[in-house]
Amino acid sequence: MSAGLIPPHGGTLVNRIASSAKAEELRAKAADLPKITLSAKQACDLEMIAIGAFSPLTGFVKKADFESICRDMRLAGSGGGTVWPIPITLAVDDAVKATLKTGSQAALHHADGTLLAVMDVEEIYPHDKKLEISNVFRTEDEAHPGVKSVVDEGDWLVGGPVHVITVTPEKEPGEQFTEFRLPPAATRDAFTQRGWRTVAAFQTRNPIHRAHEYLCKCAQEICDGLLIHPLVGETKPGDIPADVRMKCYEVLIEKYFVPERTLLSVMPAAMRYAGPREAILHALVRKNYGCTHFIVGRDHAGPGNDSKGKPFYGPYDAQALMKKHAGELDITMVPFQNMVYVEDRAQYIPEDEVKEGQNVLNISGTEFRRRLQEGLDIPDWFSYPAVVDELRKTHPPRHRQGFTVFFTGLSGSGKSTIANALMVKLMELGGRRVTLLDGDVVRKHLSSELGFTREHRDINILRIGFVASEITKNGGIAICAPIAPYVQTRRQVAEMIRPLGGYLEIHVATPLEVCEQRDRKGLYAKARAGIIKEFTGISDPYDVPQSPDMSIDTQIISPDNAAHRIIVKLESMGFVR
Ligand code: PPS
Repeated sequence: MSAGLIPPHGGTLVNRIASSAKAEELRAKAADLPKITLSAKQACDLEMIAIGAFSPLTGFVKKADFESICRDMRLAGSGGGTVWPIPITLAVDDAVKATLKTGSQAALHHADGTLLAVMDVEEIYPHDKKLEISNVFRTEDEAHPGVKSVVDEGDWLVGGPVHVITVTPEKEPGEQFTEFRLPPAATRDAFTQRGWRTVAAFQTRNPIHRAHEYLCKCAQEICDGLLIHPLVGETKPGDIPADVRMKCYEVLIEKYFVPERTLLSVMPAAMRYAGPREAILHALVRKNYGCTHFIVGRDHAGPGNDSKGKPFYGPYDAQALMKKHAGELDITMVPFQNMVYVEDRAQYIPEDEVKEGQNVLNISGTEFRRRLQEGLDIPDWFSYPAVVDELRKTHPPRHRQGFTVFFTGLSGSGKSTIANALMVKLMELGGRRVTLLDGDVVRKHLSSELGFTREHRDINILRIGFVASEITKNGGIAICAPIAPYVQTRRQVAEMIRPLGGYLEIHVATPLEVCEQRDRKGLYAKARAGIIKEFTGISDPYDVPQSPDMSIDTQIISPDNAAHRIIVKLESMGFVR
C-alpha cells in the first residue's frame, strides 16, 4: 500500500503460498511423500486457504475445529472461538488413509497431476458425515448437492496446515480468468488505490439480470465502490459455467455500470449450496477481500427444492442468520427483499411494496433456463440483450443441442434392432451426426479386454457413457444399446450426460421368457447349462428401470413403431423438429 492511502478493511490475512526458494525445497521433498489427489472442491478450498480468502484458516480443519464448526458454527477456542460456519475439510478414502501417517507430511496434487502443496498431516480422524450434513445443510436429503457431495466423499478427514507451491494446475483449461483472479491482498490494494473507504460485495453464481443490477445500484448508493465477485469454483451441474458467465459480466459492466465505481474479479471457491451458513462464509470471505458491506438477497446460496418439491431453505433464512451474528462478522449486511418487476411502473421494486392490483412479472431461474434451452423469447425487462446474446452462443436451442438415447434391456430383448431403426430415422431427418454404440460392437472395439463381472460391466458402461457424453457435448446424437444391468451405473451415465444436452433412458422391456425363447445367439441355453457364467437374467441380476423415459415391450410394438415413438418423444422435448 502506498503511504497516505486509506488503510484496508478486513484484518490480518493468511498467506500460505511458499516463496520460490521454499517451493523448490517442497518440490524436492514431495517426491518421497504419500500422494493425495484433490477433488475439484478440495482444490478450490486449497486455493482459498493459500491466498488468505479463508483467513484465519491455515490449512484443512482438525477434529476440534470440525466438531465446533459443525455444532456451534465457531472455530474451537476457549469460551467460544471466531464465527466460522462450514468446515473446510480434506476427506480421503480408506486406501489413501492407509498411506498417511500422523506427524508426517503428504503431497497434494491436482487431478491433472500437478503438485500443488505439501501438507503437515497433524491429524487423521473419522469423517463424521452425519454431524456435518445435519448441521451445515440442515437436511439429509441427497437431492441437496452439498449433502450429496459430502456423502460421496471419503470416510476419513486429514487435518493440518498447508504449504502451497502453486494454485494453478499445469493444464490450464483456459477458464482461469487470470486477469480477474485478484487475491484478497491485491483486492484490498485495488480498493485503496481507488480511494474506496466502503465497498459492497455482490456474490453471484448466475448471470446478472436487471433485478440484480437494481440490487447492485442500490448498494452503490450507500458505498464508495461495488465489487462484483462471481464464484468461479465448482458449481452444480445445470448452473451456467463460469467462463460463460464471465463474458456476460464483462459486457454488462461495460454497458450498464460506472467503471470507476465497479470492480469485477473472481472468487475461486466451490459452492456448497448451504444457504444461511454459506451466506456467513461468503460474508467472512468478502471481509477478507477488504469489503465493508455484503449484499444478501432472497434465498442466498440456496439449491432450490428438495426431493418433495419444498425449498431447502426459507427465502430469508440467510438474512436472519446474518442478523444474528451481525456484531461479530466485521462486515455489514445489505439485505434485499425479493425484487419483482411491476409492469405498470416499468420498474423493479421489493416484493412487499407491491400494491394491490399492480401487475407483477416474474421469470424464475428454471423458467429462464427453459427459455434459453428452447430458444424462446427472453424479454428486455428481465435481462439485457447483450447478456442474452452471450448466453445464446453457448446455449443453443434444443434442436441444435446434442443428445443421447440410452437403451437398456436383457440380451435378445431387441435393443439393437430398435436402435438401428432409430438411427436410420434420425439420419433421414439430418442436421446432426448420429453414432450408434451397440453392446456387441463396443465389446469388440472399445472393451475387448473386459468380461462380465460386475466390475467389468461397470467399466464397459462408463466407457460408453463417456463417449456418449463427448458426442452430446459436441452437438451430436449418441444411441447406446448395451444391457446396462445395474441401476447405479445407469444413474452415473445419466448424471454425466444430462448437463451437456438431452438424455433419454429407454427400457426395452421384453420379458426374460421371451428373450430366452428367441435365444438368437444360443447364449441362454449355454447360460442354463452353466457353460456361460454370470449371464444377465439367469445367473446375474438385471435391475429393472423404475422410471425410464420410455418403456417398450417388443411383443406388442414393432421396431419401426418403437423408433417412431422415440422420435415423437424427442420432438415433444424440442430435440428434433
Ligand atoms: S453389459 O452388462 O451392459 O456390459 O453387457 P453388454 O456389453 O451389453 O453385452 C453385450 C453382449 O454380450 C453377450 N454376452 C453376455 N450378456 C450378458 N451376460 C453375459 N454373461 C454375457 N456373455 C456374453 C450378449 O449377447 C450381449 O449382447 P446383446 O446384444 O445384449 O444380446
